[in-house]
Amino acid sequence: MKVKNLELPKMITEEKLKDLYKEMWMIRYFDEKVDQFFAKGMIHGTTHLCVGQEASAAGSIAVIGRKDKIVSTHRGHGHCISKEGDVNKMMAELFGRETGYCKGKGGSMHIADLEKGNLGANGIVGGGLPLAVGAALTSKMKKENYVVLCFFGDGASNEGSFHESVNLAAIWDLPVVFICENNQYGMSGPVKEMTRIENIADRAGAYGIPGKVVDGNDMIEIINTVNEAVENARAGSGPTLIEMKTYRWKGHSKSDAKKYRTREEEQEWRAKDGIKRFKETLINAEVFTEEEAKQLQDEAYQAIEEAVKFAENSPEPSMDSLLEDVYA
Ligand SMILES: Cc1ncc(C[n+]2csc(CCOP(=O)(O)OP(=O)(O)O)c2C)c(N)n1
Repeated sequence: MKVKNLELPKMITEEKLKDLYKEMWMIRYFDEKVDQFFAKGMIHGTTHLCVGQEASAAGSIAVIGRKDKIVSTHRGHGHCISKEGDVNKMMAELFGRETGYCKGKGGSMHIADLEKGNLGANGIVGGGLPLAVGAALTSKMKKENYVVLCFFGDGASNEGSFHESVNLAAIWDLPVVFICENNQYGMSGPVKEMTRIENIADRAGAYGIPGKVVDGNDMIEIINTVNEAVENARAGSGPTLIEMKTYRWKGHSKSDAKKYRTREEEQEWRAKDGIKRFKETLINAEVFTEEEAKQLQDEAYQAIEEAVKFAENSPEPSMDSLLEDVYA
């Protein structure tokens, strides 16, 4: 459909565009809060924040439905929120509370929500790719016609699991879209020193599938590119590999002084903020005014404040439940 001067898939209505703007702020506020609570010692374990990467989650997941599935990564709060995740349960999980997704015993890398089609985050780099291919094979064999979006990082694309998974999905024409969120680093390793090719999407050629590079902070480009790949996957044409060039604003995980990169580089990427750009696009397209945009941003802030209250007021798991839900 055409929203003013924007070419968009038909399910992306003006209402949906507003929802997406709010959703991006929810992702940002969620992770900013988590960052603060870690710094204060109120959350334990570790966490990987996706501040700066909101567009890839929100834009990709915008074009699929509830019966479609996603497989996330260790940096997965944004994917979870976009796949209708419950921010109260997410925050409670990070606080280690009984009301959390894993009753407070899993933490941020173990959240899944099968009813909403979120097959889960993954602490094993590249571990989600075989799961996504398995789910896509199920869809094909059982003729369920759902599509799987498989998120992973640039570092994961150097794992054997990436190559085996993409190859199998290709030869079997499976309904999976591989989405590489290239945030320029795998821990402290710059992508340029880890691969000799310019684009990770170029690897698609080795498996005979389409490879696309998109600006990972440009919502409109993301929505259209992922939608085309999803349509092809649903029609039986097999997978696509999409690389989204983006940047994580924070460190790799909680104790990272970011010594491997310059503050100038960080500023350059902050100037390309996906949320700010999406807002400008929507104002230019007369989808909303500056005031309405502010209102949506405030609503997002409020939702995350509520999630914090919910988490803080929830009980910790009892000692009796320590060995429940333990599988290994
Ligand atoms: C198999 C495996 N190897 C190493 C690690 C340690 N590790 C955790 S995250 C990470 C970097 C992953 O980089 P990338 O895939 O680009 O994702 P990003 O953190 O940039 O989102 C590494 C090496 C791990 N968890 N699993």
